[in-house]
Amino acid sequence: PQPVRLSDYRPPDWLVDTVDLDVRLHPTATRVIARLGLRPNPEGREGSAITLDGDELALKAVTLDGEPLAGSAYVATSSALTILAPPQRALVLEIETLVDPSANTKLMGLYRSSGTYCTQCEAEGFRRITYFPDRPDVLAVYTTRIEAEREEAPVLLANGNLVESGDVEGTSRHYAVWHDPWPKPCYLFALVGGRLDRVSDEFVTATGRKVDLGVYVEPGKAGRAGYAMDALKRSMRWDEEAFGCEYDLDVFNIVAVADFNMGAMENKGLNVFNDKYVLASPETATDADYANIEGIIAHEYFHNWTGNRITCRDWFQLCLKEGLTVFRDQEFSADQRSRPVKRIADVRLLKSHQFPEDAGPLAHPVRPQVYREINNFYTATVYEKGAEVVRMLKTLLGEEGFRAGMDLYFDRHDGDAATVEDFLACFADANGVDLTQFALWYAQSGTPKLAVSGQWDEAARSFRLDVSQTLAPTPGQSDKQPMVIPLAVGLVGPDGEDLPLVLDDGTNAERGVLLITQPKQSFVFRDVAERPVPSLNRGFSAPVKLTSDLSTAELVFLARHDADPFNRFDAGQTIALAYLVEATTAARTGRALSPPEALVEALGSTLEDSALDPAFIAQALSVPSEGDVAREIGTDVDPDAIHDARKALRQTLGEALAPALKAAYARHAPSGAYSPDADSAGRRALRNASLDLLAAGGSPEGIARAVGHFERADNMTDRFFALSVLAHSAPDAREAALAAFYERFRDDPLVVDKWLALQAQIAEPGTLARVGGLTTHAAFSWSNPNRVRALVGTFASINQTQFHRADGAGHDFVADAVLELDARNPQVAARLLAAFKSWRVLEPGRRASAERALRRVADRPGLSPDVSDIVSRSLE
Ligand code: DPP
Ligand code: ZN
Repeated sequence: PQPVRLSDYRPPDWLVDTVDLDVRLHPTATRVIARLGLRPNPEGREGSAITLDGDELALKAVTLDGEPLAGSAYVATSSALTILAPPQRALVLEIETLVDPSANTKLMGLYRSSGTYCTQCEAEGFRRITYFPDRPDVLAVYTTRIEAEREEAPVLLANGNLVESGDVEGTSRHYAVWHDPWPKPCYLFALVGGRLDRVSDEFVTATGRKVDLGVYVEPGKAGRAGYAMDALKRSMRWDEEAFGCEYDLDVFNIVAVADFNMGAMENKGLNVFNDKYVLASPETATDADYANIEGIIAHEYFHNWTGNRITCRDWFQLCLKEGLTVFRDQEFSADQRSRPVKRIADVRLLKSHQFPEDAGPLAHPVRPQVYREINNFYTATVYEKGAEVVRMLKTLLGEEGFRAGMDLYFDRHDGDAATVEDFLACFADANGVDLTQFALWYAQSGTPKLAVSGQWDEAARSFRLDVSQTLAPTPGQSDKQPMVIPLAVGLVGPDGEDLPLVLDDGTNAERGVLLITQPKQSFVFRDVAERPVPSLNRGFSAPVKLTSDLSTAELVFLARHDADPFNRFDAGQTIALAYLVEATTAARTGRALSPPEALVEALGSTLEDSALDPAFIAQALSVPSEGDVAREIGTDVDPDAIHDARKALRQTLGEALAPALKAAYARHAPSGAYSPDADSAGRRALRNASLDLLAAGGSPEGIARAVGHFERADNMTDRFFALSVLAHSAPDAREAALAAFYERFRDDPLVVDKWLALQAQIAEPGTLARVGGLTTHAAFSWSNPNRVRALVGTFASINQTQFHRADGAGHDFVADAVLELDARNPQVAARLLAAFKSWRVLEPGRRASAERALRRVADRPGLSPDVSDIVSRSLE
């Protein structure tokens, strides 16, 4: 496909005011009659044809204002329907098409999941239901009539409010008519038909309107939908309180389906979810699952305002709704749980997923300038870095300034298809500031590097910070401009208390934030009587890679005393990362290594600090991942050496901290029935982190503890955690535990996914054969995205030593899986292929094998645009 460029944007030539759909569901021949109320766009080109997008549609009939169109009056191809020389006035076009939902393995458009009819239209799936101007700046009011066999689909849902339903007389069929009064782009269209159970509740909005809430699940699973419903109600209340956003229809429905490409979809009034992010019970879901459900339910609900009421002008503006909505869901979860622990988790995710993207061949700006396949831009950069950019706005403008900008955005752009410029203008106007340079965060890709050094002048009683920023070239961007970086800092005195931040001109650093705008800057603080330790980028105020001249002793000091919990955590991680880099070199060269005394000291005091939240301590105990270490090393990476270094470090920590870990394990024993709340989850996290480190060396005592933990567990969090410990650290106990787990949960696909994912992570040469074998297991299916992601996706993205096997067999396996999947589901295939994104940092042998595998994919004729785009960018 031809590249699409932001600079080529033109308004649509024709607008659609109304869409009346009549959808007669049938497993292989669903008939769709679309009546479109069209009119020429005064801002479009005069006299133009009507061009509608289509994909895999069988066209049956076209009428214009009720008259059948002559064959010479239109051209229908596989990708478009063009009405030639239409009258240049308002008109009604009626199009009849046939689609085959059962043959739809791409899971875009109308498809079936376990017999349920459902739709997915973002980004460009509506064109697989009917011919339409499939672009987000065409907003219409939809009325949807759905008809189906009563037996097959007793539940019929679409966007908006239900206006009519009944039987089709003299037949076994019935129908429902839904009307959505809010104009929306077609990517937010949805319908569902199936045999589903419903959990019902209601919500009364701030102004007293009653909303019927429904969560629909596969029959028999209603008992697992309660947490999702509870999260929905909390989200609705929070959005009123935090942003003044009230719900705007009489009905809000969520449907959980088993086959879904994404996590969930924010269709107006009818969210469709991957069931993984709806279904939860203590026996089947972990604490992490509960937290994900809460966050994703909130995310999709929050789209009602940031995405739906205000949508995107074009797909280049995807971050306008996604980055902003991720920021909003992060804030919601922070308010519902522990704010520091949530921040730590979010930054860990950013660093593990977005930083490598930004450092490799798939790097792109938060707002891309060009794409060949938009589905490949639902990325960590658009989502997670996009959220960081919004967070920086808040840091720069303060709580009130940020809220004023958001209020203006809702006010000014309600009903619009907006742009990033529109969004930024609201913050600039509401605060009287210039955000021109800040806007570079949307345009320049790559992670800025910030180097900071400090100098205390005892005689002058002052402290100087020298800061320099650089941004390396990224694909398509060789020259970079300096960024605006809000750097939150503190100066920690010898007693652990923060010193006042008075700059040499007598002003205070506002809210502790230094504004970095130039390649090099210095800041001098006065009245600094004792040598302080600077705490830099507090709360991870900017998504940058920071290096400093802090000594290990100073980092240990921060790990003990920093008033900023994020930096307290980060100081420990920095010590661990530096040690792991050194240990990796030692492992490759056979050099001796001194023990990790500083880290033991820092973690020891964290473990013993009873004022700390257990969830925080658990995060501190979790050393950087193999991927983190690979990224830090950055070149000539040997995954085996990293694995060995990390394994040895974990064993050492387990031994050195054993008394404190055993005490933590005992102290956090469960005190009652399982509850998913943050405090209880935090206690379990610390107990399990202790169990893990104590077993890391494979000692009989550590393994016995894990076996007991596994056998006595009364909830999935503990059971699965103990199973992971056994799988990684106890080869002898592993198989029996895996078999017992499978027997117990074999009928529950979401739990079986955990079992598949765990086996895919084992860092041993036998894993590739195991994973290959599991692809033929009865529990596995290439057509279900969750199964594929659990087994093959986890192998490629987490298992660094086996995916990057020295003999290249791991690369070959994943390349074959991509090719196998591509014919069936290009989106899932492309996502899997993106696991190669850091291939260039590998040592020469592995780099060559990754390149061979990528070239083999590239050479396959007939690749989807999705896979073709990823593979060509990866090799560029
Ligand atoms: N459903 C995806 C999300 O909410 C895309 N909109 O992020
Ligand atoms: Zn979203």
